[in-house]
Amino acid sequence: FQLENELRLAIENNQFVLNYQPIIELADGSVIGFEALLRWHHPEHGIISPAEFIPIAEDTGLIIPIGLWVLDQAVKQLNEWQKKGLITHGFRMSVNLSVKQFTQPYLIEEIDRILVKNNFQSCYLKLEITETAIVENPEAARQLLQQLTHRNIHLSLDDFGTGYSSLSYLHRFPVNTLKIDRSFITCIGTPNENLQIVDAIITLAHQLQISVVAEGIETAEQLAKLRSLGCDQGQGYYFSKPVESIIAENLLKQ
Ligand code: G
Ligand code: G
Ligand code: MN
Ligand code: NA
Repeated sequence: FQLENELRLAIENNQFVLNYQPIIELADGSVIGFEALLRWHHPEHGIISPAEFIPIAEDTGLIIPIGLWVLDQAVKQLNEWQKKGLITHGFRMSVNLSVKQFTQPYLIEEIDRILVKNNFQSCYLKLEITETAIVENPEAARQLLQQLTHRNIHLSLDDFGTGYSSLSYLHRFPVNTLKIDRSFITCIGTPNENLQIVDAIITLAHQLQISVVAEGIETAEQLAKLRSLGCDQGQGYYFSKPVESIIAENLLKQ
C-alpha cells in the first residue's frame, strides 16, 4: 500500500526517468534506435525496477498516466536530439506499451495529443507490445494497428517466442518488427543452443517483410551466429546496457 501511494505521486515528484538502450544495425554496427526503459528513483529505496512497479501500476490503473508520461518524455527527448542534428533517416525510438494501455479506448487520441503538443514527427516512433497482448485482444490489436499505420508509427512484437501466438497472427497483423525473446539468445553458445528455432523465426519473419531484433545479446559468439542467420538488428549488454540520456546522446554522436 505504501509503494502504491508513493507510485501515485511519483510523476509530480519528478521521480521517473527514462534510460535508453541502443538497438544496433548488425550489418554496419550503427545505432538505429533506442528502447526507452522506465526507472523510478525512489527517495529511500533508490532505483526501483519497472519489473517491480509496473505490475502495481497495471493493477491500480496508474499505468495509464505513467505510460503517457513515458511517451511524452521519449518524444521530448527525440525532439531535442533532432534539433541537434543527431537523428538520421530511419531512426526510431521504441516505447513499451503495457496490455492495459493497449486495450484502453482512448489510447490513439492520447498519442495524437502528445504528438501534436510536441509538434513531433511520428515516423520516428515505434511501439512495443507483447505477442500475448495481441493474442488476447485481437480486435483491439487490429484497430490500433490500422491507426498506427496511418500515422507511420511502427509496431514491434516484444518477447517473441514466449507467448502462444499462432503464427497466422504474424500474417494477419502487419507488425513491422519482431523481437526474439532473450531466452532464445542467452542459450546460444551453450549446450542448450537452438539455432534452428532462431533461424526459422528469422526466415519466416523475412518472408512476411518483418524485420528481426535479437534481444539480450551478451557475447561476440552470439552476435556472430545471429549475423550469419541474417538477423537484422540486435540489442543487449554486449553493445550497451540501458543508459542515461546524456550517455545515449554521446552514443549518437559517435
Ligand atoms: O529494463 P528493465 O529490466 O528494467 O525492464 C524490466 C521490464 O519492464 C521489461 O519487461 C520492460 O519491458 C518493462 N518496462 C520498462 N519500461 C517500461 C515502460 O515504460 N512501460 C512498460 N509498460 N513497461 C516497461
Ligand atoms: O521485456 P523487454 O524486452 O521490454 O525488457 C527489456 C529488458 O531486458 C530490460 O530490462 C533490459 O534492461 C533487459 N536487457 C537488455 N539487454 C540485456 C542483456 O543483454 N542481458 C540481460 N540479462 N538483460 C538485458
Ligand atoms: Mn521491450
Ligand atoms: Na523483451
